[in-house]
Order: sequence, then structure tokens, then C-alpha cells
Amino acid sequence: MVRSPLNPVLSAKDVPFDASLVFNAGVCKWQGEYVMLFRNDYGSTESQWREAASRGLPFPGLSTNLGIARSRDGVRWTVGPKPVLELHDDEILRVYDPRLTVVEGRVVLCFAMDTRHGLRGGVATTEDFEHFEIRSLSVPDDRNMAVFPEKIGGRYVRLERPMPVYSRYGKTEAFDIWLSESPDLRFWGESRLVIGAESVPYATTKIGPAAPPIRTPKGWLATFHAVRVVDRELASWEGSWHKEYCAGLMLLDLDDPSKVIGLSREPILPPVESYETSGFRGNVIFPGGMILEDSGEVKIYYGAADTVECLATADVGELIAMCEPM
Ligand code: BMA
Repeated sequence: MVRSPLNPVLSAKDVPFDASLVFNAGVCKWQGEYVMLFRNDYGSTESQWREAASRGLPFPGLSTNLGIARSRDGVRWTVGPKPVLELHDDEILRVYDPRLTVVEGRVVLCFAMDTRHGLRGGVATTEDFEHFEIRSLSVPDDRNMAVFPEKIGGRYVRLERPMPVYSRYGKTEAFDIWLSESPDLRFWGESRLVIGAESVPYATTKIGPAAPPIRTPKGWLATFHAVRVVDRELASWEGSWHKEYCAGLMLLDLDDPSKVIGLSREPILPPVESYETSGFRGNVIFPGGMILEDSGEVKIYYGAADTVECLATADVGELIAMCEPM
């Protein structure tokens, strides 16, 4: 993968409203331009966090909304004047980590939602990025949903990451990638395991779906994040942080995407650049958008260090070749 020389392609300084951490975006092509919905954590600054950490004080809170950015080339972005989505009430704490897919001529937004009674995964639709119709919300705990860009076998399909805490052989956070189908984006079922975290050589704990998959002649190309717990302290404004997130890649069967037919044995994007290794949470690479261009170039958008949004590109044939048969 080749990182963009313009990285980070979006950060808080590009945002014309209160913004501290701009990351974990979803991206799609819509009506002749690239559209990005990004996560914006706001309300406190790096220096406030560092000060609290150094004095052992409680951390100042962050709130979250989703902003929109538009681009003609997928590289240079202009941010809209105000946030496009923020949900907060007695039960809902916040909405975050958007993923965007164009399916059958409309935009599907998947998001994570923190509530007082657990983490929920949501699916919504929009045509104008101003009005969002929520189609479904999972029971807790489930998130990292990403919808495929076509119906398969007549049904919508999504990848997702439930968070089972029992029967995991004593491991905490051994979370896996699952798949569900829906006739209408509202009712989801036929749920089945896609891949367990133990099958990914560069994960020691959890994995989760990343960008919505793209179709290739060899299979659905799908990114995921893979987490490794490390002994050393990683650079973090938050204090103690030991989880390293990298991007992995797999190839799924075109007719039954719950079958993994190829897997990259190495991460395709490990955190190495300074904007990936230090920030709010250092050593975090969290992809959420992937675009296949007519030229065969694949653009992968990823949150880096939970602080900024970045772009890396590769040739689709080379990415497919990285997925070794299962
Ligand atoms: C996950 C989510 C992501 C975040 C990542 C690294 O559990 O909260 O939004 O990017 O942790 O902090």
C-alpha cells in the first residue's frame, strides 16, 4: 500500500466547527463526487487531556457528531459547514464510526451507537446526507457493521462484529466477524460466522469488519481491523494504552460471502508513520472506506491514532494476490 503524501487527508484543523479528533470515516461515490462522513470527537483538547493524565485527574469528556466532507478527486476534501448527524438523549450517548455503501441507487449508512444499556449497531438510509432514516438497531453488543454494495441471493448482506463475553476459553475481547442477511435493511437474520479472531495471525484479541467490501472477479475484497495487545506502553494522550490496531485483508466467496477464500498473512497496513503511532490513541489504524477506481486503483481510507483521517492506495490485482487461499 502507498500512503498519500497528503496524509492526513482530513484533520480537526480542516473543520469549520468545534472539532478535536477527526477519524474513522466512511466514504462513497455519490452523484459524481466522493462523499465522506467522518467521526468528530469534540469538546476538549489535547492539552486538557495531557494535563489531566499528568495530574491523575478524571479525563475531560468528549462528545461526538458526524461531519461531512466532499471531494472531486478523493484526495482533497472540503468540509460542510455543520455536523450532519448527532444523536443524544436519555438513552443514547452518541453515534460514531460511520460506513457508507451505495446499494441499488441509495446510500446506506452503518454506524455504532453507545447507549446506557450497551453498544448497538445501526443501519440507516439517506439520499441527501441531511435526513437519515434509521432502518434497524441491533441488540447489544454489536457494531462495526458494513453493508455489501449489492444484494446477494436477493438479500442485503452486512458484516458485523458482536462482542461475546462468555464461552471464549478465558479470553477477554476475543471478538469475531459475522454476517447477516436482510430482505429490507430492517429485519436481519441467517446470521453466521465469517472468521474467528484466532484465524488471523496478526490478531491476539479481537477483529472487526472495516470498509464495505468491493466486488472483484476473484471474490469480495474485504478489509478488517485486527488487534494485538502489546506489553509496552503506546503513545496516547489518554494515559495507559496497549492495543495495536492494523488493517488486514480477506477475500470472500462471491455467492456466499460467509466463506473466506483468501486471507493476507501479514497486515496490509501496520501503524508506522508518526500520524499513526501517536495521537489520542497511538498505533491505531482503523479503515472504514474503500473505493475501487476504473483504473484498478483501490483507495483505502482509515482513521489513524483515533486522531486524523488518512488515505493509502494499492492496485486491486496486488491486493487480491496478497490473499492466500484458506
Ligand atoms: C474501538 C472503537 C473505535 C476506535 C478503536 C481504537 O473499540 O472504539 O472507534 O477507533 O477502538 O481506539
